[in-house]
Amino acid sequence: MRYGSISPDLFIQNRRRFTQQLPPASLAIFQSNDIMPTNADGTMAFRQNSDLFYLSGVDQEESILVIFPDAALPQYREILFLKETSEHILVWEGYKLTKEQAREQTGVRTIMWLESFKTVLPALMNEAENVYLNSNEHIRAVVEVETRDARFGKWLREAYPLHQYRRAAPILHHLRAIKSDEEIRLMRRACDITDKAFRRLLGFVKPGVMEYEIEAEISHEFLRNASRGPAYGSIIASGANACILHYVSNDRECKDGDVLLMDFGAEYANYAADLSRSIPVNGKFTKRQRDVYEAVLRVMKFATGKLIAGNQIEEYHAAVGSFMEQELIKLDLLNESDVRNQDPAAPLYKKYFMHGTSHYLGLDVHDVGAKYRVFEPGMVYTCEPGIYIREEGLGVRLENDILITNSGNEDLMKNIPLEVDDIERLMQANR
Ligand SMILES: [Mn+2]
Repeated sequence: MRYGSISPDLFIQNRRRFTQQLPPASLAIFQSNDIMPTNADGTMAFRQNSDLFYLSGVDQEESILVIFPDAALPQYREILFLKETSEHILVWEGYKLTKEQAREQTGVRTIMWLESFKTVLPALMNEAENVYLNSNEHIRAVVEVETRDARFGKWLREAYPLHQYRRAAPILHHLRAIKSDEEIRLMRRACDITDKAFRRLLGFVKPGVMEYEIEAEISHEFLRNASRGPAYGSIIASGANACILHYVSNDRECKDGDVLLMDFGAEYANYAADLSRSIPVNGKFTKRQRDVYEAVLRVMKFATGKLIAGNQIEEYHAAVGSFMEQELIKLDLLNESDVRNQDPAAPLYKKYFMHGTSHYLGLDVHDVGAKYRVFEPGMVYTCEPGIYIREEGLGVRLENDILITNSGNEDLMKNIPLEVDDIERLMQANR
């Protein structure tokens, strides 16, 4: 593993919290993700299933976690099945967890090789009434390939059609929305690595550089800081490209006079950071660019103030929308009387600010969690307003990651330069 060790207490507590949500005689089975193929014998980099990682800390393919709190045999209450390692496997594939390492890393006492799963399963199913299976129930997921969880679930329901099958996902969404101290520590690290990359860029961006060169600088800084790379495809969008919300081709030249919108974040120990900054390619904003930037910044500060326990996402978005309306009027983008007479179901500000302000952040960039749940301490939300003016070839988005606390919130990216004067000063100092 590239990242330092994580306290097994995190995973022990996560399993304990999961177990508390189960009715009697419940068996839960979690599968790791597949290694996804590309072409010929090529594969994509392995990415662990976030729920399996959350409950075990195992970052290895072909792993199965079983949670069965009421099992008659104590050694069957938690079992981790792992791909067998040996001297031969070590030589050909490299390091895989030994049983001792797995025990230490996960806090699970019973570690078995994957081979044993098919012989142990009948004994578990014999005692179980409810079987909890996992599935990707993210509100915006569009999944065309069959996951290992789905494949296993199909097979199991055919082999054991008379059990009660239940969804693990709502429980995981509920638990994962609230981050523990150890998770926050890992997320801070992801944010700090992202900070380093941004500061590096302030000395690198100038007229004539290609967007992909900037992308390369980001990946370089991430990798040398023990991140496995960007948590999602970096958006490096100069000039009018900034108005394409999911621009990832990153293949244009940054021109003198353009604003460059960048949305990127480091992965660390499977946790994500999610940052957006918009900087002048030549190191100095024009008056208009600065006015738009300051407007977005005011919206961001207003919105951050509302990311506090007790608020709720719909009301929050409505409040941010009204504040944004006023800023767009001041920028002469909207007309006051048009706004007064607008259809409340289709507010005019959406022409210039067409996405949501906040989403959950954690193991996944658009992390799981019930969308309409009232804000609580321990939740981490992004705060990312933007103004996109296609007719001016100008888009500005600013984004920080905010931890809701007992006494308000904490900006996990408070150290990352944000004010216009700081950005300009740091860009000039470095050229
Ligand atoms: Mn985001």
